[in-house]
Amino acid sequence: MPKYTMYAPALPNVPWQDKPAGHINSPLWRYSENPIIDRNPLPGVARIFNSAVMPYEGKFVGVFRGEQTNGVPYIYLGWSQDAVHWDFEPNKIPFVDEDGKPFMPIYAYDPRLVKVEDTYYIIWCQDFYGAAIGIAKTQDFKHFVRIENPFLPFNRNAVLFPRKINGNFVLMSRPSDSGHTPFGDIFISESPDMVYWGKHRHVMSRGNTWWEGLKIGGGAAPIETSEGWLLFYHGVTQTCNGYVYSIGGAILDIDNPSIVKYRCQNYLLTPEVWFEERGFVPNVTFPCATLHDPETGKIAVYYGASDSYVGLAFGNFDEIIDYIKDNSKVTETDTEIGRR
Ligand code: BMA
Repeated sequence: MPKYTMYAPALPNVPWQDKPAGHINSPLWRYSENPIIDRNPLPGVARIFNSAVMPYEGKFVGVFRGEQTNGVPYIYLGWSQDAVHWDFEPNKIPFVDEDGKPFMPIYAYDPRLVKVEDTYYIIWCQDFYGAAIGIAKTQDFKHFVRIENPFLPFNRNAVLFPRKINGNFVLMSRPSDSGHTPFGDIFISESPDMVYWGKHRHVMSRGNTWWEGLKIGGGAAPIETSEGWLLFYHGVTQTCNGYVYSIGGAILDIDNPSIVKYRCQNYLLTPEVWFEERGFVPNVTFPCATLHDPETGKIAVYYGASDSYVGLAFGNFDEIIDYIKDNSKVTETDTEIGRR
């Protein structure tokens, strides 16, 4: 029986491998067959990474960042029976506007996929006269309607909470620049209708500890738990040889998620194996989704690796929560309501 409670639908077929003997220094361990998606996964697409998956009708569906052979990123749909082996649709997701007319972004990357009530939302980064956030909705993974861009440029790493809080949708984001942003904190905003956004609040600052000293950004959709919202996010440090992206963990207040209750001062995963250290952009682990089962406490984290591959890591819910709590270090900017 798990010690803490996770509020999510049961997922008995979550992908899983037991913790290897001798594993230390992190509550997450890697899947032995990583990476789960290799280079050149489909015609015209050179690399798939930074992608999000969900259970759907007994199988799994995912939105995948596909770097085309012309270098331009786009979002592709994929299907899987086991959440490890994926079949991709050959064409880009065909977005239309509210009137049903084609409405394709110029480029699209780092998609997240979150179900709120009976609708699935895809959230990504795109051009809106600069780097900005795009959103589309679907109920059947056949029709994808792009809705109004939630925010002005420049912003990235938008992640929707999986249920309304105090009656409103809540979207996490990371205001940025249009390049390789050398700064960035996590904020949240609320909306009654996914069109008008406000009540902007600061959640977490960069720089708590060295591995996340430069910038941070939301990762997987937060998981509702008895301790608060469990968030896997990315933290970046700047070295003499470029940026290094690690995976961090925090727990946010359930009713006021701009308040950080616990924040792990150690990374949960950092580039250590060849496909994380070697690729188009070396030293990147970039979480975008989890699959999780409340009955067994199994959590699978999907992360992009070195802007070239998708990796899978596993962890026990209780152990992850305990690790975050035991190693928590929060500052004033974490624990305040985030309204100045
Ligand atoms: C960020 C985003 C991510 C990427 C990372 C490392 O700014 O563009 O898509 O994984 O850089 O290159």
